[in-house]
Amino acid sequence: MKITGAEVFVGGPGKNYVTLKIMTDQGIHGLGDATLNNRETLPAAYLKDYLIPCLIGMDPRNSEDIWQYFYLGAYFRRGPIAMAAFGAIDMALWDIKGKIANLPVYQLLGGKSRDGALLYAHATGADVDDLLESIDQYVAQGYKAVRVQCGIPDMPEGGYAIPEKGQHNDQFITKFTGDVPKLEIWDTEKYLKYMPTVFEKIRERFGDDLKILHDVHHRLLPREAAAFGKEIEKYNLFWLEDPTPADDQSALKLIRQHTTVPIAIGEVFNSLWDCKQMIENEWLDYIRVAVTYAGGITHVRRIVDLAAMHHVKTGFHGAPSHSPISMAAQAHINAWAPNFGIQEYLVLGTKECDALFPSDHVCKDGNFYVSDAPGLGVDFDEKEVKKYTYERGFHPVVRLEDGTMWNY
Ligand code: CS2
Ligand code: MG
Repeated sequence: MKITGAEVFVGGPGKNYVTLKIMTDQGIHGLGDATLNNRETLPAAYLKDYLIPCLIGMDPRNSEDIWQYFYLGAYFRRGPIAMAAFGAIDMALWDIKGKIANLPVYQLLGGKSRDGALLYAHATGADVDDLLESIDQYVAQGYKAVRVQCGIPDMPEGGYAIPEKGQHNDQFITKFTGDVPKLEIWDTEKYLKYMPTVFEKIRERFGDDLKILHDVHHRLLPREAAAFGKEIEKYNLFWLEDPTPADDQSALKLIRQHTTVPIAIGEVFNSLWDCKQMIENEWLDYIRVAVTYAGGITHVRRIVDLAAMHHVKTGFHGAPSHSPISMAAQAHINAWAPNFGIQEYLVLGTKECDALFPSDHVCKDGNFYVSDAPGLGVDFDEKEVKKYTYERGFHPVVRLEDGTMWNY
């Protein structure tokens, strides 16, 4: 069996999804997702200019060897761009493997360990009333776990990824931001003072059973995060995400010494080597990598196995930048992984997205039910993708009130 060609498509409803299609001489094709949020053209170019020419003529069944060929063959290896490109190829090869075997990918990994995989949704409010309304809406849809982000009074732009007042329903799509990044202002003191009062109100309104997650988005210093974790232990969070900048993992050590709040980290990591130190030291509880920019199923499976040896569960990244293809790849791992924890979920469910990526995967009552279709179980409508053109977007940049640059 041979690979005869591969094509990269960039486009989607409100997102520049980067979709890879690999064709074979037996009429079977595979799909992969290389969407690197707000840098989408880069993995697309890496695929087109460097990887696809090498793929032609390879046997698609040898997914492990192909992965090693690209990884070991790239002298300047790792990093999100390369790993997203390798990840897309790897997903497409597992898709092909499943189609050859006529089995869903989770069967190739070891079968199902559970039926539904627990999801968490994003509830975000310009202020606490907005946030409570947003949580209400997800609870009514059956979600058992919700990430909560709230505007901080007197903080321009309110903190991290905060919508305009009353716009909390519009969270599926991240808006393109134009020619230059938007500026956000951050104030740690105001955040640390206000956020515990938000958790208090959520517990008052929704009781003890709702699983509450919160993303600090790399904004605190280690000592601040340690004190914050200790202070909010009484609200029994499901996790506290990215408390400190990801660059220095040893910062987690101080947090661990002072609080038992569960820590989730890893959405910006893209290799086993990025994760090794913190997993082996048991400085975290949930590993947040994504199949997209952590090298696909082949590589993420290794991270999951290492995590399992150290009591670390999975909590894969699932921001709206992941197309339904990588969400499906993660859903197959989630169905299998003995150390599955939770899955972030924001993609499926819009008419336009379903038209571009038809599938039988089901999200119901806050759980993801993986499809039994062979391979990854997602199709791609090439006519539909022509409706969309690439639009440049940026993540915001953050400054402190005195103008000092800070972490987004
Ligand atoms: C966030 C992301 O989903 C999350 O937990 O941290 O939304 C993140 O800001 C984006 O994925 C960046 O592209
Ligand atoms: Mg995050």
